[in-house]
Amino acid sequence: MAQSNKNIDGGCKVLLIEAGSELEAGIPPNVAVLVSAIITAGHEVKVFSTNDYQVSPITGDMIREQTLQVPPCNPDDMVYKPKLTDMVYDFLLLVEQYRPQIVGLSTTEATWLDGMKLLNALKTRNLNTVVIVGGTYPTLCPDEVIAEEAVDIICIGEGEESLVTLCDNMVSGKESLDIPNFWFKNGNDIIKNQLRPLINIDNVPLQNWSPWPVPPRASKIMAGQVSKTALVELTRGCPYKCSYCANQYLNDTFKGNYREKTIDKFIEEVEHLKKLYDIRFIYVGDETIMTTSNRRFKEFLEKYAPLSIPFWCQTVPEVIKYEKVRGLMEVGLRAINVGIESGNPEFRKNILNRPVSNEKVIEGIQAAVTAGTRVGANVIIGFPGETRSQIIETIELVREAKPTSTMIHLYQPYRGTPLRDECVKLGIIDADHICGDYRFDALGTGLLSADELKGIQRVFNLYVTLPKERWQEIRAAEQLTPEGDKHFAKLAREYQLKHWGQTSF
Ligand code: B12
Repeated sequence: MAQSNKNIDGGCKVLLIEAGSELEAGIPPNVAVLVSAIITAGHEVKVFSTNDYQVSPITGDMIREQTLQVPPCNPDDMVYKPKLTDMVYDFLLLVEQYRPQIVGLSTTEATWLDGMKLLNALKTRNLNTVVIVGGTYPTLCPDEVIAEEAVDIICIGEGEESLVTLCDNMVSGKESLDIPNFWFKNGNDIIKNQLRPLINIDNVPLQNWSPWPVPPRASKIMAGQVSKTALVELTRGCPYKCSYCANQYLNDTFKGNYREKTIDKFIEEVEHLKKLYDIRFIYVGDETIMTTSNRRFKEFLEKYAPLSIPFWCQTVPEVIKYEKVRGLMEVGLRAINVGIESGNPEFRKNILNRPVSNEKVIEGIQAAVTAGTRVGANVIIGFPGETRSQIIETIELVREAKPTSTMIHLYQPYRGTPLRDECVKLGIIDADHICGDYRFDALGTGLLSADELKGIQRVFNLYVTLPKERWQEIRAAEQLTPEGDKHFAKLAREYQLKHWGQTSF
């Protein structure tokens, strides 16, 4: 039966859509802080997650397994299983039963089209619901998002405070179009409010997971094991300006975007999640754990140690120091991820804006491996103008650096990134192209086709680990043809058995 659209205490009813295309089990911290802000202000919220459905024929986890980036996984081990019902039908049913005053979609570029399916379906129902879209995608391309008929308001940048103001106004009946960070549709006009000052990161509300089923939702594969995991922000933003990432745009738009949380606040959030949800693993949301001041790094070690919760973090290879990795390991570090991206130092410096020598990359990765932790390297293939021989240089660099594992991402020219313009200029994408998931959506480079990139992705780790005498055999396995598939299956079986003692081929 349909309910009233005010809650029993007179608060506003909000339905947030967590868009995700990946059966990504971890709870998104951005939506969890919005939930917290809404509930603390006396309103009510539910979450609909597109993550609960397998929205594409292949998931990121499947492709990682099939391309030898992660061990074969027994589906029975996965605690979090997709729903087999129709996503749009389930969403509309929830809206009709819950009757929210506000429906808010949180989205990145890769999840936008799935989110839009829901909003477009909602539009056909005339349910008198205000629709707002927030997240990185509307922040990076507001004009396109507000132009959608199904969208009434967009949020540019942080939403904790503005969303609560909107809820308060809905309850009091105040029809204000003057909320910082929000653009409102007003007839044929668009009211573009100014940006509010960035939030003091220590005042971000502690994540509230009450709308999600926990477990299974928080049970994520981390460092090779399924653990109840929390992604906790230690910093917001990133100081680097890599040309394939949105951070440069975010840093230019929001002055002072890169902010470090105090260690005390971080610990408070971890303890809060431990107490409420008994979390067993932490994904440290920080791109720069090694570049913070020595004083803050030491404080992290001292204050984190008593928690005894294993954790994962990431950094760039050039800042890795053996002693720092040892220090992190003593307080629970189980694995560290580092971005190599490309093996050609000139390309890295001039095109990717990552000025670091190959020697430094190797030194950093080796320091972490020698310290005894698992080191996952990230590479990206398929940059605009990239040649086959440049990708071979990336393979050569990984062979020398010898990380524990390597993830091979397919370059996506996301909005707001300088490298996207290059892709449009080269005719690789149209100006209005919407990017997908970097784990399985390939574009061409202008010189290599999408299929060639997918072929290289699946054999990348074979090139990294097998002797060069076998490279010809591997080359045959690159071909996405029945013959190439046969070659690949044979090599993949050998690889999986050698590295993980089991095979899915
Ligand atoms: C941690 C992280 C992740 C985590 C967690 C993601 C999450 N949903 O929280 C994981 C690993 C799961 C992840 C996955 C992906 N990520 Co990611 N991720 C990041 C990272 C490093 C930090 C994000 C973060 O936590 N920021 C802090 C939070 C609080 O900010 P926020 O997300 O913007 O949310 C605030 C506002 O946007 C707003 N808001 C958000 N939603 C809503 C909704 C409403 C209604 C309102 C009013 C406001 C609002 O309020 C929030 C609080 O202030 C950023 C890079 C960066 N430094 O920002 C990339 C980044 C966001 N990721 C990116 C990408 C591409 C992805 C993937 C698509 C990768 C892939 N698989 O192909 C997936 C998509 C996942 C998804 N469900 O959308 C891109 C997005 C680019 C783009 N143009 O959209 C970024 C910017 C990195 C980059 N390459 O440039 N990611």
